[in-house]
Amino acid sequence: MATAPKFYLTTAIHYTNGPPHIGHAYEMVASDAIARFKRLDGYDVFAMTGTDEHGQKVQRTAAQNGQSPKEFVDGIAGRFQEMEQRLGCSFDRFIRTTDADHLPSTQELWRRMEDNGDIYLSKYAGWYSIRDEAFYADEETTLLADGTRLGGQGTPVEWVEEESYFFRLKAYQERLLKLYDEVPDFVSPPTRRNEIVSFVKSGLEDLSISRTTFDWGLPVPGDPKHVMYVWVDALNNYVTGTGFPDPQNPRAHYWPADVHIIGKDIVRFHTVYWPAFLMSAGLPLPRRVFGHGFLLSKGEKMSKSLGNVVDPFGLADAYGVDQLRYFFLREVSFGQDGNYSHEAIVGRINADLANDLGNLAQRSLSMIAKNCEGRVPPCGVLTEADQAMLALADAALGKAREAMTDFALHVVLSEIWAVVAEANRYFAVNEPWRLSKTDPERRDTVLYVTAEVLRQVAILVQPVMPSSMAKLLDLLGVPAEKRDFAALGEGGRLTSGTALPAPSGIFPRYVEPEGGEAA
Ligand code: ME8
Repeated sequence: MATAPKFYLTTAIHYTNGPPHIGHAYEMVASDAIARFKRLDGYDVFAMTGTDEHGQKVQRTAAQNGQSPKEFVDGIAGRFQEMEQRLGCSFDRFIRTTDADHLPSTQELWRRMEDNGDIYLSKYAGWYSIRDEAFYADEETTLLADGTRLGGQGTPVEWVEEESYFFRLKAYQERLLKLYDEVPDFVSPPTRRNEIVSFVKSGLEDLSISRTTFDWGLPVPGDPKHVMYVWVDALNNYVTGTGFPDPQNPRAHYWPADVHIIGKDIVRFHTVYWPAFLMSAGLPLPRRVFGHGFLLSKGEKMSKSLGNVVDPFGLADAYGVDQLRYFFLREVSFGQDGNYSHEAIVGRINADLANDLGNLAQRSLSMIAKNCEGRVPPCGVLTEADQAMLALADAALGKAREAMTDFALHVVLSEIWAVVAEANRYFAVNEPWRLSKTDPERRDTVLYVTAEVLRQVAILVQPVMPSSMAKLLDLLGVPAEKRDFAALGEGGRLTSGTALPAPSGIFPRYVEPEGGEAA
């Protein structure tokens, strides 16, 4: 048997200076859906998420909370792990940058960059944003009338002057430009690529990669009064996850990553610094970096100061986990910004889930229970319309795969919902409820075709709504070993006569609770 192709996907690792918010939930869910899609499509998948626990920002927040950094991050990392569970995610590892294997791995990366002549000791004097954990050149900052100075992303910067190790980033400018040229989708989607190409063309400076004025970080090998710049530490989590530097590690074959899924604000770190570090250390580069958009609350960026941070646990409780996952991935074009609002999510739940898919399943399965002794009905002679309906369902996998080459989850869902819409039309036009007296054989065929379309829809939607689709597949009598993409199409058709459980609803309508909005 041929070995399955591997697929290594990572999310960004989340800062542990505060509890998880809806943006983190969005990234996790999208990444989980991609990982599930690839697993169902036969890939040997390794998917990783985790937490970024070192650095000045975390150290300061811990101190403000009167806790040691480790105590503080243990609490927050636990909350991220709970969120991963709560949102039905299926990551293979939750990595923490305080995990024991991360220190030797990152020190080895450092040593290799040093051995390659790319690290030197000097002095840093410049602007630093603790919120972004990023250095800014003078011209990237703006001075406000009240005397505050802001960095490129609009966060306050402080003047830092200290001894620091530097990485010879400037020396990598041409190699990076060559990379973007030779692998045009290395930075995806294309708008992000254009920003990065012009940033690198405008000229790179060497990068300060160690700090001495605080100690919550990984010590620099041979000079422990320095801790590594938190981005060197954080980016290397992706390599640590594959057991680096041990080539015998059972996960070693997963490197390089097939995709890093990250938000648009940290594309520069992943597509400029990270490939330069890897080139320097002589390690293969990730295949692709995908910068998704931001989830905004009614058009505004969520932030603690605006007081509009939406709690993902509250959303999952109010709407249901699968409903939330569907909303994130259907409503927002993956790669662009999207809006969250109560009205929008209720609209999706009631229209797409309760009406389009839920009702069709409920109506057809109830008719089967009532008229076909609760068994998958026999399939008689297929008319042209039946064949066209089945052909449309059979073609959905190809369209979904095509959309997934660009991780266009919203397109995957809209292609599948086009099949659902057609199945609703087919059901309405063929009126199986009228055929019981006149032509029960034809009724059974219409119900068979409808159930078979539902089977394929349910298999394809599993990456996005795993638990509801498991329930639908149970109702359709589909055995566990016939739920992956290999079972799609003609080869996996429902078997007439299979006994089915009593039907029950999958997607209840959302009804406003007494007293108004739920979340
Ligand atoms: O940046 N909508 O961590 P982080 C969508 N530790 N995505 C959002 C978002 C929003 N409103 N807000 C944040 C870090 N994100 C670093 C990463 S990786 C080696 C180190 C995304 O907790 C953000 O873009 O600030 C990032 O991809 C992820 O959430 C974690 O953000």
